[in-house]
Amino acid sequence: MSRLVIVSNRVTVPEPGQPQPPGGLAVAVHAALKSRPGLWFGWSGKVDDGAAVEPQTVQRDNVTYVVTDLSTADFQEYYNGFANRVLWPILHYRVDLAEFNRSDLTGYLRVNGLFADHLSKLLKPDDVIWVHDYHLIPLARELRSRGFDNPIGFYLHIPCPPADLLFTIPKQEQSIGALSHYDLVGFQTENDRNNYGRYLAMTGAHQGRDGTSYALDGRVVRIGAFPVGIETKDYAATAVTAVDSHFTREFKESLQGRKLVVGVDRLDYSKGIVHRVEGYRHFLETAPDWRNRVTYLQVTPKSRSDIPEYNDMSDDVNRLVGSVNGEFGEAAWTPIRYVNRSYPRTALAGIFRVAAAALVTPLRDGMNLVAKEYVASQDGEDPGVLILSQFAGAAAELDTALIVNPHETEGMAQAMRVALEMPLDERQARFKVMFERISRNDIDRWAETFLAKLSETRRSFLIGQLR
Ligand code: GDG
Repeated sequence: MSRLVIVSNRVTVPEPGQPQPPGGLAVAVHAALKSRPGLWFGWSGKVDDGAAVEPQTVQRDNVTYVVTDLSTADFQEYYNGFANRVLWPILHYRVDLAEFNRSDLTGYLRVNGLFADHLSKLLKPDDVIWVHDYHLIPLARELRSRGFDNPIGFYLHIPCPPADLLFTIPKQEQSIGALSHYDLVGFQTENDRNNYGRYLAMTGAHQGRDGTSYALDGRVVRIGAFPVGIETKDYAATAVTAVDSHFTREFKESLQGRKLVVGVDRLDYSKGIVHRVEGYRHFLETAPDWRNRVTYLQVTPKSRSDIPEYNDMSDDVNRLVGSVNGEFGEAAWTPIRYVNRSYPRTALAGIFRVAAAALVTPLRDGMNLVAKEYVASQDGEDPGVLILSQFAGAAAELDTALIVNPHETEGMAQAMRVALEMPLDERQARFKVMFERISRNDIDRWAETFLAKLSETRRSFLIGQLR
C-alpha cells in the first residue's frame, strides 16, 4: 500500500488526554489517516521569526506528523490575509467582505512554495499526495515545478461559488485557477463541482467525453463530488455512553424539564448565528406559550479573532443575545445560554442527545459536520429534529430535516415551533432516512472513494500517455 501524504494548513498532533480542537477538516483528516500508513504535513500553529527553523517530526501510532512554524509576515499575509480575507469570504459568496492586497497574494504564493520546499525533502516516488483546502490551492503547481510526478489530489472543504464570483478574486488564475494542476479535485456537492466545471470551461479548458475531466495547457484535471461524512458508528456509540456521564446528567438537570434547542458552530459569519438568534427572538415573540419552556444553548468557540470581520460579528452576537435575554428572560429562566468555549467531543455528543432540536442554519457551508453529528447522536426511539439551512452542503443528503432559508426570520421561527411540537412518528420517520444515509456515507467511505478515484484517474492518464 502506498504511503498517504496529507497536506493541510494546520496540523493537529493528537495529545493524549487533550480534546481535539474544533474544526471540521481536522476531524475528517484524522479519520482518513486511521487505517493507512501516513504522513501529515502542515503548519504547527506557532508563529516564530527565529532563524529558519527546520520542521519538527512527531510519531503517533501509524502517522508521522511533520509541522513547520510560520513567520509573522507569512501568518499575516498567507493565513490572515489572502486565505481568510479573500478566499474564505468569496468562496462563501461574500465578495462584500473580501479585502485584497497584492502583498497578501505574494505571501500566499510564497508559503505554498515554502511548503513545497519542505515536502521535497519528505516525499518518496510512490507516495500518494492529498492536499486539503483553500490555503494550499497552488501547492500542486509548486510540486510539479520541482519535478514531482506523484498522483496529487485536492479536496475543497468549503463551498465553490458560481464562476462569476470566482472571477472576482483578483488575479484568480494564480489561486483558484491553479486547481487545474491537480490530477483530481474533490468538492462537497454536485453544485460546487458544476460551478468549478463552468469556471474551467470559461477559462478555455476542454471538457472530456466523460464529463468529469478537463484538458488545459497540456494537463488533464478531473473533478468530482465527494460529500464528507463523519465516524457515524463511533459518534452514535459515544452519545449513548455520554448520556450517563456526570456532565450530561448535571446539564440535563439544569434545564429543569425545559426542552433544549442547540447550536454548535465556530464563531464565523458564514454560520449565520445572528440570523439564527433573530429567528429565535421571533419565535419567542410569536409563540408566547413556549416562553420559559425552552432553552437555547449556543456553543461557539472563538476563531480567527485577529481578523476585524470576526470581531465585528462577535460584537453583533453579544449584543443580540444580551437583548433577547434582557427582553424575554426571567429571574429563573435564561432564554439563550451563549458560551464562547469549546467542549470535549463526549460532552457535545451528550448535549446533542438530550436536545429536542438542533439549529444548523449557516448562510453558506461546504458540508457542516455538526448536522451529521446531531443526527448520529439521537435515540432512534425518541429522536430530536434537525433544522437545517438549505445553504449547507449537508442539505443535499439530509433532505428529511426541516429545511429552512436562514434569511427568512419568520420561516426560521416557524420551523422551531414545528420541530418542538412534531409528533413522534414523524420525528422517527425523518430521522431514519437521515441516519441510514450518514451510516452508509461515513468518513471511511469518503476517504476510500476519493483515494480510489485518484489512483484510477492517474492510471487512465498514464495509459492515455502511452497510447
Ligand atoms: C469545514 C467546512 C465542512 C465545534 N465546536 C466544538 C467542536 N466542534 C467540531 C464539530 C465538528 C467540527 O468542529 C466543525 O465542523 P463543521 O463542518 O461544522 O465546520 P468547519 O469547521 O467550518 O469545517 C465545513 C468541514 O470543513 C469538513 O469538510 O463540513 O463546511 O467549513 O466536528 O463537532 N468539537 C469539540 N468541541 C467544541 O466546542 N470537541
